[in-house]
Amino acid sequence: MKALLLVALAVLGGCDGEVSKKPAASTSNTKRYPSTGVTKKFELTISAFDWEVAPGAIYSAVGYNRQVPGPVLEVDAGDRIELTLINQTDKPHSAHTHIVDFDQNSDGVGEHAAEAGVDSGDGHNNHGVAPAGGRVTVVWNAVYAGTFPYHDHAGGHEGEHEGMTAGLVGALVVHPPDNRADKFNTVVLMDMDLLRYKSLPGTATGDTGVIADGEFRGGHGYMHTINGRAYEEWVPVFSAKVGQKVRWGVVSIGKEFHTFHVHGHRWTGPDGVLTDSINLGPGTYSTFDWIEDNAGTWLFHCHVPDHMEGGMMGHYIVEGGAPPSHGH
Ligand SMILES: [Cu+2]
Repeated sequence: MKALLLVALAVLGGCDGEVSKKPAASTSNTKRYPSTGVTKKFELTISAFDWEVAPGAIYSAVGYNRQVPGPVLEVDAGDRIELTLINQTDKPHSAHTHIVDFDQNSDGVGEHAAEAGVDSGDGHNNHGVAPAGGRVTVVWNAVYAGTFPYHDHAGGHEGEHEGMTAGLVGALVVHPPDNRADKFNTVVLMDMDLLRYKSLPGTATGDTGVIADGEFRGGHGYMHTINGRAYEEWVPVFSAKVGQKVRWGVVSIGKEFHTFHVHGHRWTGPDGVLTDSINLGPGTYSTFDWIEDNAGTWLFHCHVPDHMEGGMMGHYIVEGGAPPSHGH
């Protein structure tokens, strides 16, 4: 059965350049795509707001477009991206990303909080950092397909960590135009900061000692999130139908290492070995797919026990007829 599945995946992945030599369905590859001639423009507003991680779990966030994580930025490989950041906070912030081509003026890095985003006066755009109350436009060329993080990288030693922990994170999805999926599930794994919670259900809050209504979720409660939400009741549900090519782009951003696991499914890792659970450290990412063949309601979650208990789990619902015969 496994051999048959591998053959099927290899045939379907056959147009994907170097990947076709492996029995792999991974779209993380080294194929460099030519320019599509298309420029996609995005605008992200950076502001402070309350984010509801779960009912009653209110996080004091700084994020892109008032959501945690920020919106998924979707382009095709070969597209040019023009991203404008409008910073409504009183600190410099940016959007730094991975794997795409960019020059130093679009890196999104500021050395010191006091200097980041200050106009250097030499015609450069502050290394892509939006100053407090200001804006900046960065240019990225998405020459490789995959799923990559974008995140704040401004402010030097104090600011970089703070911005990402506050919620200035998101995913950039670069679709391979010659190997599209029927469904794409974007997953952002993020660790939260206990001190940024204004309230937590069923636990003492802040200095007041007030006990909030709600369900106590254990020592790691609400500390580990998927797409900005905690626990399978509140993490957005993914869905697919039997027969579809389902692709997942998983980004890990935060302080912890996570083991992303999907029940009832398997895929081929970059090493050519079947897996259903992958290690992702801070700032790492993976894109993989399969042909859906297993109807049901499935859990996906981080396999670290404290992180599951902390909220890092969700549901994947597959509709469709009887699972196809595997020849046994
Ligand atoms: Cu984890």
